[in-house]
Amino acid sequence: IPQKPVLLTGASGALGRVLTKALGAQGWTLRLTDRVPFPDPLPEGARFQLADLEDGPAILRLAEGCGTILHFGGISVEHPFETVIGPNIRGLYHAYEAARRERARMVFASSNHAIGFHERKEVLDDDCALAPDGYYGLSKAYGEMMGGLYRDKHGVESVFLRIGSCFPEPIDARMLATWLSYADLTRLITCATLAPSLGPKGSVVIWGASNNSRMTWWRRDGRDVIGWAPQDSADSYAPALEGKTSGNPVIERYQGGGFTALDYSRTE
Ligand code: NAI
Ligand code: 15L
Repeated sequence: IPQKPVLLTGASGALGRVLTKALGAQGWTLRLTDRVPFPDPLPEGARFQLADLEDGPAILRLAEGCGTILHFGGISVEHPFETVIGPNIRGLYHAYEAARRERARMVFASSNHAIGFHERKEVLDDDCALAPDGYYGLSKAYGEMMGGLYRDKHGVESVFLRIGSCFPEPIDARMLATWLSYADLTRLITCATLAPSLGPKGSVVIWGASNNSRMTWWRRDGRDVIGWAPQDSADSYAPALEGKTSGNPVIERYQGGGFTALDYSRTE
């Protein structure tokens, strides 16, 4: 288990609750925060404090003494620019400032939507071009670039998790490729936090999908550096889900799926 407390932002959200339960049960000392109350019983060793990510001093205080920041808080789906910018840009800046002050490692919940406008027939490595598919994806791309700045200027380590679709079960054909099980997420966070080093660069990108045979879009990443290998797979859901496509050619063409088609106005 980690030597120092771990700060988890977005603790009251779907993945925050999963991680709180799983990591709390492993005996981690968790500092939890969100702008809405934590809905579940707190595990032993966990403390929760309400805070808005836009409140810089509050985030700095919360991170005091922490060795890792699991940054899961923020807007988590496509929204207008003005809704995204506060939580996901200013809030992210506060999280990185806290990491710099504490010399803490950042584990950033980035998203496949940072690269969502790559086509499904492409095969991407961790150094592929960013191709956000909306204002939300753009904020995740910016987050990865901010992590690069804090690495190069201040030596802050980052694990950039390009999470696919992390839900209890896959629910459509796209998720036969993109699904990340909760157990694989928990193992991923454990490896990202406990890895003694992030290699010579000081940061790694990880494609956050389970061991799905349909995940042909994502290839090389830093999983060996942190010692993570997914153990679950969406494959057993294929008979039920392979017909569950959208019928929309834009959605089916791009990796980002539904988000790519929102407000889409190209005509050729
Ligand atoms: P969620 O929407 O359930 O949780 C996000 C949490 O952030 C919420 O509890 C919300 O109250 C909190 N939050 C939003 N703005 C805030 C602010 N200004 N100050 C403090 N807290 C704020 O999302 P979910 O599914 O748990 O995702 C967690 C993270 O993982 C997000 O950053 C999301 O973008 C990322 N992610 C999730 C994926 C998934 O499949 N669930 C896929 C890719 C990325
Ligand atoms: C995300 O980034 C979202 O947070 C999540 O709600 C899903 O839409 C996921 O991507 C996905 O692409 O399936």
